[in-house]
Amino acid sequence: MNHQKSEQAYQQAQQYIPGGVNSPVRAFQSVEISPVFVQRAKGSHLWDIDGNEYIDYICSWGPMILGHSHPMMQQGALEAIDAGISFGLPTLREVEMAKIITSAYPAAEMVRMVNSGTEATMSAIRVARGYTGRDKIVKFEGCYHGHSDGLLVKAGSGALTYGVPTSPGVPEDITRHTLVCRYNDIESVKETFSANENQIAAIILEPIAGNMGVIPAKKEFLQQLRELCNKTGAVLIFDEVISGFRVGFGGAAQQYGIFPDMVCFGKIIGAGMPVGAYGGKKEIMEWVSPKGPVYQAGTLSGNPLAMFMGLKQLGYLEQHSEIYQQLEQTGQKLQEGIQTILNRHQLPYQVQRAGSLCCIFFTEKPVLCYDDAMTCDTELFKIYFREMLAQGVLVAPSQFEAMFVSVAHTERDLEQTFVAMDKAFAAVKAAQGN
Ligand code: KE4
Repeated sequence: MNHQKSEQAYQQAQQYIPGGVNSPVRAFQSVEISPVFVQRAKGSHLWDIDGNEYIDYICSWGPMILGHSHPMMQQGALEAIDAGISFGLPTLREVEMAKIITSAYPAAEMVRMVNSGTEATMSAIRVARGYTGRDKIVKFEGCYHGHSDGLLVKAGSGALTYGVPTSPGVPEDITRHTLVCRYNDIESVKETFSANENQIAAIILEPIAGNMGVIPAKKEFLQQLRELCNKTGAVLIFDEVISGFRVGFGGAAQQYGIFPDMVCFGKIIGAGMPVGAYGGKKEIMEWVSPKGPVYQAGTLSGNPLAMFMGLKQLGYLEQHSEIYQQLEQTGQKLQEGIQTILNRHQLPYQVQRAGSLCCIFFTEKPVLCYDDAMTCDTELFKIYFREMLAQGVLVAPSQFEAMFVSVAHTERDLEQTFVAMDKAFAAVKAAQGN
C-alpha cells in the first residue's frame, strides 16, 4: 500500500496542529506509523487520500452504527441546512431529541443536550455535586470519561495509550476530589466510601468499559454500586457515551436491568455530528440552570442540524429494533472467527465482546480491570495493527480501544477480515520468538 499522500499531509498537519491531529489517538503514535488521512467513507468501507480502501472497524469511535453515509441519513439534509443551521434559540427538534432519549432510557426523566461526551460527563458531575452538596467523586482506573480536569485521573483511551493516565496541567487541588477505585472490585469502592463518609457526590463509570479495551462490568458489581449509592446518597452516573444506543436501544442499563441516577451520552446520538447529552432523575436535573442553580450552557447545544442528523439515526434505530439482533450476530461471528484464528496459531489472547463492541487483548489472562489490561503486549499489538492495515483492515490504533461493528459490515467483510487476521497473527507468532 502506498501512503505517500497521507505521509505528506501528516508532515504538513504537524506544522499547524499539535501532533498533526485534533484528537491524540488519531495520530497512530502508539503503533508507530504515519496516520491515514481519509478521503471518504461509505457503509463499512473507508478510502484514504492515497486511494487505499479499508474495512473500517473504528467507525468514528462508535457513532457510525449504521455505517458511513447511509442513504437514509441524507434525505432532507439539504432542506435542514437551507432552513438555517443555528439560531441560539429553542427549536422543536431539541424537544423531539429529548423525548426519544427519555423514552429509550427511563432513568433519564429529563435530559440536556451538549456538544461532546466530555461536556456531558463534566456537566453531570457538576450537577451531582450541586445536588448532594458534596465534592468528591469516584471513578475507576482505565475508564475514560473525556478530558475534563477532574476526570483525567488514571484515565483510559488515549490517556492510557500514550501512558499519561493522569495528565499534567490538572491542579492537585482538583484531582484530590477524584477518588480512583478498581473496576469490577466492590471492596475497593466500599473501602473508599468508608474512608470518605458523606463526602462522595457521585460514582461515575462506563457500565461496559470501552477505553481499556472492552470489559463488561460484572452484573453483581453494578448491583452493589447501585445499593451503595442508595445507602449513601451518592449519585450513580452511567457513562454510556459508547454503550448508549449501541448494545441496545436502552443501553447497558436496559441490558443489565440496573438503572443509574444520571446518564451521559455521546457518539451515536449525534450520528457523527458533535453531540453529547446528560440526563437523569427529574429531582436531580431540576438543579440545572435556568430551572435550578447549577450553571451549564453551550452556544451550539441542541444545534438544529446536529439534532436533525441525530434524530434520523435514533429514529431509525427505534423503528428497526431488529438491527440489534443483527449487530449481535455479526459481533458473535467476529468473536468466533477471531478465536478460531487465535487457536490455529496457538495464541492465548483474550477476545472480549459486548454486542457489536469487540476487543482482542494481547494477554493470556481474562481482563476484568485496568491491571489486567496492563499485562497486554503492546509491541505485539503494534505488529498486528500494522499487518491488518497493510491488508486493508482498519482497527483502532491502540490496544486500549474497541473494534466497532456497524449494520453495514457484511459476511464478505468478515471473511476478508479473517484472511487478514490470519496473516497478522502469523506475523505476531513469528515475532513472539524474537
Ligand atoms: P468526547 O468528548 O470524545 O465526545 O467523549 C468523551 C468520552 C466520554 N465517555 C466515554 C465512555 C468515551 O469513550 C469518550 C470518548 N471516547 C474516545 C474513544 N474511546 C474518543 C476518541 C478520541 O478521543 O478521539
